[in-house]
Amino acid sequence: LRLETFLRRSIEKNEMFLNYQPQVEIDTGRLVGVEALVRWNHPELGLVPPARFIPLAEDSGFINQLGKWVLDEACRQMMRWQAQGLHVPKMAVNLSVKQFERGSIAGMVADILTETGLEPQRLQLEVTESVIMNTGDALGFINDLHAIGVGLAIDDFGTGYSSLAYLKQLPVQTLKIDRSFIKDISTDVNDEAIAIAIIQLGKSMQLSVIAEGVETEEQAAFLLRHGCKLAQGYFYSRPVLAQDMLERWTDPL
Ligand code: G
Ligand code: G
Ligand code: MN
Ligand code: NA
Repeated sequence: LRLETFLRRSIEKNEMFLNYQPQVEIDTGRLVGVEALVRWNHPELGLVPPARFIPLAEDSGFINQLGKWVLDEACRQMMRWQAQGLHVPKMAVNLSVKQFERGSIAGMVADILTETGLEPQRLQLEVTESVIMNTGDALGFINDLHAIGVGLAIDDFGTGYSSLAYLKQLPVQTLKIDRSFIKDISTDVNDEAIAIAIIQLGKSMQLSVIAEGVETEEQAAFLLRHGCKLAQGYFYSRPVLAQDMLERWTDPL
């Protein structure tokens, strides 16, 4: 309960910040985007893990405020990097199922894009399969988002009860292979089969596929061999501060 009280004031007290995890093209190492990951640094509690505060924010409704703050900050950061000489092609932002419960969120997203000046096609919203299956008018809301020009990715793909029939109707561009399938990709035949099936599915539906949680060169090589071109994970970079992105990815003059 105390945590919830603290959480409510976290934004006004400037305790929230974002980390960014690079997404890269496996064969060239080129930066294709980043995923924004929210962090909460409380003066007494220290860094509170998102696995603790996101569920709390979802239960209390604070996720709506937090989600808006994250989106705004992430879009602003794209413009700051641009001004500093770093072009990050895409910003991926996670959306919670709770953010869909109050109706269409496309208006909120459109307002933030207008205010920050970020081009819609440079924003990619990540939703999990549970958002799609558990939201009453998910298809309608996702179509609204598609209509304003933002990209959509299905996060943790393969872990929810995804309906492939549903996938066919959704205007999504990207599937993110959950990191649980990547972990033992070169040793577990089942994980290997699942990863390959997702890559094939993406290919036949003309979706881009990005592997999450890539930690080793072997995993990256396996993915490339099977036609997965994009990856994200500790092998490339942990989630880092905005400043660290500049240091690592800006081309020297
Ligand atoms: O680094 P990691 O511990 O950031 O993230 C843990 C979980 O928190 C992941 O499932 C991730 O999707 C979720 N998460 C991180 N940032 C956000 C965010 O801005 N919004 C939502 N809804 N979830 C987030
Ligand atoms: O649920 P979502 O996919 O949005 O969350 C991403 C989570 O995965 C974050 O907690 C992030 O810190 C974590 N993560 C990112 N790359 C790796 C990785 O290579 N290995 C592991 N174990 N976790 C990772
Ligand atoms: Mn994600
Ligand atoms: Na994931």
